[in-house]
Amino acid sequence: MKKIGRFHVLTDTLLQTRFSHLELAELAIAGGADAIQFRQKAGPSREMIKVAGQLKDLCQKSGVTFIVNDRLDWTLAIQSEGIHLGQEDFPIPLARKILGEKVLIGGSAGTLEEARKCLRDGADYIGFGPVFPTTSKADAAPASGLDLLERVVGEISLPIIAIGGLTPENIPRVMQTGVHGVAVISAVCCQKDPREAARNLRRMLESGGHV
Ligand code: TZP
Ligand code: MG
Repeated sequence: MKKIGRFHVLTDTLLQTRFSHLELAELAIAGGADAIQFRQKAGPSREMIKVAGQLKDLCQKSGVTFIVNDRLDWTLAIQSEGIHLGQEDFPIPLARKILGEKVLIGGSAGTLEEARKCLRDGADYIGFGPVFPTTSKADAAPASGLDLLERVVGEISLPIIAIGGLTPENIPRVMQTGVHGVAVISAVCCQKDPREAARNLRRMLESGGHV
């Protein structure tokens, strides 16, 4: 069964350098993350495949979904259960052909048209955003805002994971749009205590945003 998760944490070692990917994943999971995405844009493949394998083992042991961002080769190498593909990444239909039906494939969308395309292409879920302005992604598109997010949730029959500029302050409003879940980088990775930050966000999700 493909388990998408409702609280995705994207581990990041560029915005902060205190913790490794593995340490961040451990802290996020301890705080209640139910999906970890390994988003690493640079570095030697040999080393990164090793890290991806360690993350996969941790997630498997913890009953948490593991998703590799972008890299189909790393996904294949470690037999990851999931991959997340952006608009410019490996095409989803081709990834599906190579990886098969059992692998969870997420697609990025920032507009209704992109979300429709993800659906047509056979994605299992959509990461929609940035919903709010973010400085965590170099080439981030303009923020979609909550109204467009709500339209996408209403029209697209796939689980929608909101991403981009999410904070404890705005997550309650994001949850009210009917999204399946949320994905964050800085709201966990860049906080003084990532475990406590994750725990706080998890509580919010559990209560539908009312804490
Ligand atoms: N995709 C759309 S926005 C974004 C990604 C990877 C960055 C999210 O980071 P943050 O710190 O949660 O805004
Ligand atoms: Mg990408």
